Amino acid sequence: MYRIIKPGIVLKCIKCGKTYTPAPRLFLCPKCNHPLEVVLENTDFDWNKARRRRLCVWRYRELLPIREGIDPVSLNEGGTPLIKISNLYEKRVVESPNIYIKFEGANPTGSFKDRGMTIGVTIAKHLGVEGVVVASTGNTSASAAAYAARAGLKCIVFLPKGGVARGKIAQALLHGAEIREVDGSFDKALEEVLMDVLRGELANYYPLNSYNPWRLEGQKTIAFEIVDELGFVPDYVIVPVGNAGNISAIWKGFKELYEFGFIDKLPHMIGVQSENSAPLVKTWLSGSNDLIPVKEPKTIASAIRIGRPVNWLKALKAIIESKGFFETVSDDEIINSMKLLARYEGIGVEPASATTLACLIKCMNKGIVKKDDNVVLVATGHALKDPDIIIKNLESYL
Ligand code: AN7
Repeated sequence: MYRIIKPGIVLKCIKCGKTYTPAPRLFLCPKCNHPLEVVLENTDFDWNKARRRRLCVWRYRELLPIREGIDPVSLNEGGTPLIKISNLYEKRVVESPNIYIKFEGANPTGSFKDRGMTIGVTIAKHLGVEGVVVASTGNTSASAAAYAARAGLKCIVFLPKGGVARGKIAQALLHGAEIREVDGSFDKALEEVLMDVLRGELANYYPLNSYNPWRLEGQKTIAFEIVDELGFVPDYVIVPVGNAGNISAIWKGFKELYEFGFIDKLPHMIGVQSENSAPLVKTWLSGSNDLIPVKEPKTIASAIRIGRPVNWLKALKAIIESKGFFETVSDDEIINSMKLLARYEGIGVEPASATTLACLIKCMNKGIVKKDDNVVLVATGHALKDPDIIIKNLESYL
């Protein structure tokens, strides 16, 4: 692993704090079974030097765990548009003009997952495995399939039967992944991957779900790009939460910038879930020390139809440390926000991403987010990922 990972990096348990030397398949703490986090002890990152590179994940190479000299498996991911809203403010849908959409749908496979896959698949390729394996609500499978193809690796994806939007399945097929459908929810699919990996049936396949801490290292670049482009730290960052890896990764990105002295304040993180698929909101509101799972999560936002998020503790810590909060939105609010973004701003997102605008409107109505606040909405995936939802809900317009 040391040939691939930079020296000076350790894996640390987010629960008990025990640290470990990086090893390719060490994802959960052997002592307490909680996820591990990558700790970067120092960096020679320099904004001025970085700004001479194109805006993309690898601009921040000195803040990433991959050793210098390792050639990344990349599709030029990241560098997505940060778009300031205009008409939504003019129409008074939102009360602050300082709202920005980080449009992650502009990534190579149409979601933020590409930021993580460039790191994860780079590691897989240099480990010399036969392929990669993921369980997915769709976007992870699309991204893993494309990056595996780029790396010359095989890809197996476990998908909940009937639970994945068509654009995403089409991508996995197109890029040549082997699709294994699982009866049940995403949580069941992830369980099957874990079991197959543990039983050794997929011994030569590298697992790339978001309990893989290296993948999250790529996703933290969302925070770097926000600061890089805005030139300041926003008051709030709103992120849709499924398996809870992304909100944890973005928070880690801000924290690293702060700890290394590149910024002098931190944003409040707001995690949003769909109301009948909201294990983290429930856990947070109850003050429980353990996850309160949702047995049968239901929402039109299939990307975040997840009842037992593996990164629940990381996300809970992100919310507590950032003095933020979790919020729920309804399916109707999601569809409405999807239309608002598309028709007033020209930004087409999938349902999971529309939760962010729905959440912002709710927070403004409650008076939590104020009229001059700077807010970034992380629009995680492209509208074309889920055409059926659009046609079904808007067919009266056809
Ligand atoms: C568009 O693809 O979990 O909280 O398997 O596709 O980091 O899980 C997708 C998640 C938000 C939630 N928005 O991110 C998968 C998968 C979109 C997504 C999320 C997902 P996490």
